Amino acid sequence: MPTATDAVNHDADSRKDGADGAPAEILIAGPLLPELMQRIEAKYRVHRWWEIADTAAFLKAHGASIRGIATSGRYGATRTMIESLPALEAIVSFGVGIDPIDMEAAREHDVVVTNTPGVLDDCVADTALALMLAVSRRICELDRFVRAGRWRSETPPMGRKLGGRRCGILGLGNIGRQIARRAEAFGMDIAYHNRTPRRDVPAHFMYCEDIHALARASDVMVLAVPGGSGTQRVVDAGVLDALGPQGILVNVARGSVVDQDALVCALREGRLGGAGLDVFENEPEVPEALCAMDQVVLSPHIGSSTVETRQAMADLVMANLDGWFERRRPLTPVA
Ligand code: NAP
Ligand code: 8YV
Repeated sequence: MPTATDAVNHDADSRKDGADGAPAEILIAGPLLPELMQRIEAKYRVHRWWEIADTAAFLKAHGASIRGIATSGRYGATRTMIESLPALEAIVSFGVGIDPIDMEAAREHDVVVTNTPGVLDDCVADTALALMLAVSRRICELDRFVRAGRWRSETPPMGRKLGGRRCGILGLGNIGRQIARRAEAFGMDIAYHNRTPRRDVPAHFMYCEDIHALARASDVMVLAVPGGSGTQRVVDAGVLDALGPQGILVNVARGSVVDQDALVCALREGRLGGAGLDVFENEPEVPEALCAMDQVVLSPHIGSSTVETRQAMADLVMANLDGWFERRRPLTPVA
């Protein structure tokens, strides 16, 4: 276990050396997959940011020699952190969403940023469909119904069929397209909104000019856009009203995309039919009001969380780290 300011010791043969022959020093921004941290520690000199008690003293002692940050969509990398590390060359992120990484600061300081696109699309899309089905068919509510012994004396409430309804996707990118494939397999029609209509999707996909039009056209609206300032609370009370009392909102994007208070209000007042939520405004905090609602299904930001996908993400993080420090060629840099 590393001490507050000590780097982890390693086998010198396996280190990725800098110009002075020393292994590159990497700051891990927060606890990542244990197996991934072990792999990074086996090759680089590692500091664990969250275990450092006196960060000012740490930065004074080590700030000038840290060349990489390993982080995730949860911990990101702030301008302050980037600017505290004058030797910083690369930020490698575990996950695809880069909203908590200050990209402007990274660009200004010539720091390359990598993420893990592509390898998690299937699992996040599966999660979206799981939430969609769970809400529409009332799976969690009915699970509670059976466990409470209510089946003996009551008629189970009916769900609603997905087939024949329209799935509106906000953000038809890598993940959004996999959601569309799956929704079509369930007999749903597809509508979407991106800032730019896609030319490489089937002609029968309906393009909507804005989010309100998408919500009006959708029975189930799935959010798969990046977080950040461009999408901050774009799903507001007006959008939820356009989705309507039979409508279902599924969010596998970021909590910041939705006005969470407006969502609670719309659900409470029956202006929105239901919601399947994998992400929240202030994770891991989830409003009590949402937890108490039968028409809501909640998951703890597990969109990509399968053994297989997390392994693929870890492999890509290592490939990016080694790609940069061995060849100055990261595999999946953010454009
Ligand atoms: P992607 O391939 O870049 O797709 C994003 C799509 O969103 C693009 O089609 C883009 O099209 C559209 N878009 C971007 N800004 C928009 C805006 N302001 N309004 C409307 N559309 C906009 O990204 P991805 O790999 O599919 O990932 C999407 C997001 O999913 C990530 O950024 C992350 O936040 C989230 N995610 C969540 C989990 C989870 O565990 N729940 C896991 C992975 C990813 P245009 O550029 O044409 O607008
Ligand atoms: C990860 C994610 O769980 O890729 C993303 O953007 O949100 C998820 O795959 C997250 O990055 C890890 O904290």
